[in-house]
Amino acid sequence: VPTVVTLGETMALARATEVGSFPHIGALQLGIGGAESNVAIALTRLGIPTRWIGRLGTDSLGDLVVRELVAEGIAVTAERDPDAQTGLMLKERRTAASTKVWYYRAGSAGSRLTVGDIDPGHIRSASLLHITGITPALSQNAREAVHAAVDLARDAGVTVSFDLNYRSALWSPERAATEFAELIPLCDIVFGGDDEFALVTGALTHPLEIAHAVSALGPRQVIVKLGIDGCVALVDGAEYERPAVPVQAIDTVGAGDAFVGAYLADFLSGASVDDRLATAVTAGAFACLVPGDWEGMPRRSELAMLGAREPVQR
Ligand code: KDG
Repeated sequence: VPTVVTLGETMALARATEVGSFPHIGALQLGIGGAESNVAIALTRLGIPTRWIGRLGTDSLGDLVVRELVAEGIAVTAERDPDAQTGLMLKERRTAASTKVWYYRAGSAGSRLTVGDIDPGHIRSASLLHITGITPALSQNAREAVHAAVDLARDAGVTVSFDLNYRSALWSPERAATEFAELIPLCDIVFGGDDEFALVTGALTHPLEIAHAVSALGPRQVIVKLGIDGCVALVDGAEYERPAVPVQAIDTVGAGDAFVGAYLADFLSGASVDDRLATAVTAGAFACLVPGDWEGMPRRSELAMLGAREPVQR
């Protein structure tokens, strides 16, 4: 059975249950979120066993993160750091159609991830390592942990997958661009939005042009996520395009992670590129249909639901 290992920061996530700015809403619902663990959940639900490596506080929010990930069937390797708190993220629904994210994560336990937190055996024994551009933005030591993981994977012949996931609240476009340009050539599979790739390739008009420019840096699989416009991909020199599955989105946060997890799950299962992209856009649509970042990730048995005419399944 193919397996995946990923590393990064997972935070407690408190989200508004009503529309309105924080001074005017009465309640927050507590859960968790983190791009890499979101991908881990998507993979696990689609049948690929996945390990998440991270660092959490010894606080009760750290307990919450462990509990949720373990409940999702993820193998959790998390050092509990007595000297820092688990990061927190708030989601405000300022309008019915827009979400505002607030981070409380500077100096968090997750940002204190170090090379020493990575057991080389976990990387070497995996089929695929998945990283995102969030982790190197957290701190110098977290950045070094990402590079150590990538080096271990490459030395062991483990496929490396990278989702750029540019977060403007964490670093400047210039710093991100430098880091992305360093990481992309080390990876086999690279995902990003057209705006994120533009940090590296400059403004190119057509998404397939972007894919070619990124692939020229080394990766054999480049997938450009285009939100409601679907995606394009360049895999082993061949071009692919796939429209999105149209849905009434409630919360798009996490859709990219669902897309990535689903693509990787199908890649590891030996599916064709067309099938990988079909599963990916479907999983992305699922994630948009519920308010949490990952709760809407589909199981394989649910994938056909979005195309179903009959609203009740018995
Ligand atoms: O991709 C969704 C993530 O952005 C979210 O779950 C939280 O990891 C997160 C981040 O850093 O924004």
